[in-house]
Amino acid sequence: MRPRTSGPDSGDRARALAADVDVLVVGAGITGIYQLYRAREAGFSAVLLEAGGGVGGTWYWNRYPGARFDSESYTYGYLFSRDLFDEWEWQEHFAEQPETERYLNHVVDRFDLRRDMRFGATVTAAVYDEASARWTVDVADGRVFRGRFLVAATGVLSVPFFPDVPGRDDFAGESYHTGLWPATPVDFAGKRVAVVGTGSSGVQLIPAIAGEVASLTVYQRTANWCTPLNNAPITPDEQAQLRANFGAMCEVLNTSPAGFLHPPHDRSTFDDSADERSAFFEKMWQSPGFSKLTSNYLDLLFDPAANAEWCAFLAGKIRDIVTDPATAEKLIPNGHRYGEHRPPFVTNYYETFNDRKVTLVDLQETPIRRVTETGIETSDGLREVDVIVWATGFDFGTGALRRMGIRGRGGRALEDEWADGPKTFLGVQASGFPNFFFPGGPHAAAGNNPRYNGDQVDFITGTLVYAREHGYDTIEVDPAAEEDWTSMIDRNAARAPSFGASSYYFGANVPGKPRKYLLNAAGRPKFFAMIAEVRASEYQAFRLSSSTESEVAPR
Ligand code: NA7
Repeated sequence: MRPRTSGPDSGDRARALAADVDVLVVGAGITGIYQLYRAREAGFSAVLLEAGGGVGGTWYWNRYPGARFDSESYTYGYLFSRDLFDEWEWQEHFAEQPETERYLNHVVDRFDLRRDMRFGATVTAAVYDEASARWTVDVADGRVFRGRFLVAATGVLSVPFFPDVPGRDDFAGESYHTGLWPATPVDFAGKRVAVVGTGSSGVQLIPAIAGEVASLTVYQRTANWCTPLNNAPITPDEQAQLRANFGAMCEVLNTSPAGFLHPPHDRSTFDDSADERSAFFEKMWQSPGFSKLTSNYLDLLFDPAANAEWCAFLAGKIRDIVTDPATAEKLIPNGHRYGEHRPPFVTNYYETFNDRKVTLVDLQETPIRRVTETGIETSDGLREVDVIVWATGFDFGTGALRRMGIRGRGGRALEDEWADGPKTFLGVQASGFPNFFFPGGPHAAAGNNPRYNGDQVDFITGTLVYAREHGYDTIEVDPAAEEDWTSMIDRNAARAPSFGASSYYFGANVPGKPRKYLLNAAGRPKFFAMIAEVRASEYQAFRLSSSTESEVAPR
């Protein structure tokens, strides 16, 4: 047995500096991988820290059965390399999690990024040192990393949320969260399974496991407006077309407000007769993924009467599919319009409730009282199960950043600065936290995530290059610019009636969280306009300075 060491010596050894680089990236999701690539390409030394055992971020942790894209695969993947695009053949229009994880591993190996990645590295503290203008980052296992710049690509949907249900830990069977799914497959065969939550994750999982289980009980608190994903394999002809049209596709994606291919419609709901409307809604129902939102009638999200027409059409579809009328009525949302909550896209979801093994428990009628050793007790009694799956979502937007122990200028804590909601500039920086960036965090746009998160990574990398070229090593957003951007976010959120204050977009799913809009309703156009302004003004929105004052005076 090795002797235990003690005293300052052992502490120093445990805290030995593992790396000191220009750019420390946290998170090996799609944004962090891209940031590592861009930083290295721009000539910075870089290391990426990842809590998980592999790359993928969302596509590493959310490996539950049925997990898949609802943005088209080829629009979600990277576009920075034509060769990469040409050589990777996505199998389906909406890829399942294993394919996406394979793709991201391929990217990492193809661009030799893995050598700068450190896995099992959970960040517990990140402290800015004003004298040296550098960040020191502590990892749970004792490793310490230092970097001039810290880029937290930690994601908006990366901290799983478990509801505070009495007795949750008393359950003696198997229990899982969709966002923390184990690497080894879960065997559902012949088991009595409960799924709590019917957001995008729950409604993907439910039809995927229904065939295997002995019984499936779905605990639904809020019904969602689900529409078909309309997925299909990509045919050889389509593969060829995708390659032939790469340039045109990039043009559409790079200019689309939400980063999707689907073109906007040119009509409003009541421009059409009732018959025309129903034919158009049927076309929407048959259309792929998010086109139901982005290519639907122009006024759908803004005119309650227009929205009600679409909802009535969807309610009719649910009644047509679900054979038990009482179950159908429970599956029809009754408290929110289409688009107020993030719309899920499904494959055979409503059909699953025609299987006699599947039971829907409406928690609005019979709320959960507690979890026991053997199952879930609602106000109408205890149902015993072998497995509980918590498909109960995430601490969206700020969850990861507020838990990383980030300490900026003068030791200020990010979680305190954001106690009433995040304050950012462009969704990439916060004042008081020099040289710290968070692409893909709060106040980014909404839509097809990799597109707008990639815009942010490009902007951040360009800013680092500008600073280097001008002899600055400290970059900190001006509080006034931060204030302007944050008030713009709040103003636009208040104006957009379609964004429901009861959704996780506003932090409403986590008790006690400030009700602040966590995305950017003005979308990519506003972001593009602002970064053009920032560049034209030679980065006036930032305070650029050098830690070695003799070299370059602060501006
Ligand atoms: P979501 O969309 O936040 O869904 C979480 C679900 O869990 C939702 O149905 C919630 O009902 C339900 N929930 C949360 N707390 C409870 C309690 N206490 N009791 C019962 N049910 C509860 O998370 P997902 O993982 O499905 O999707 C997240 C994102 O991942 C998604 O938007 C995509 O971008 C991919 P509620 O609606 O709050 O009544």
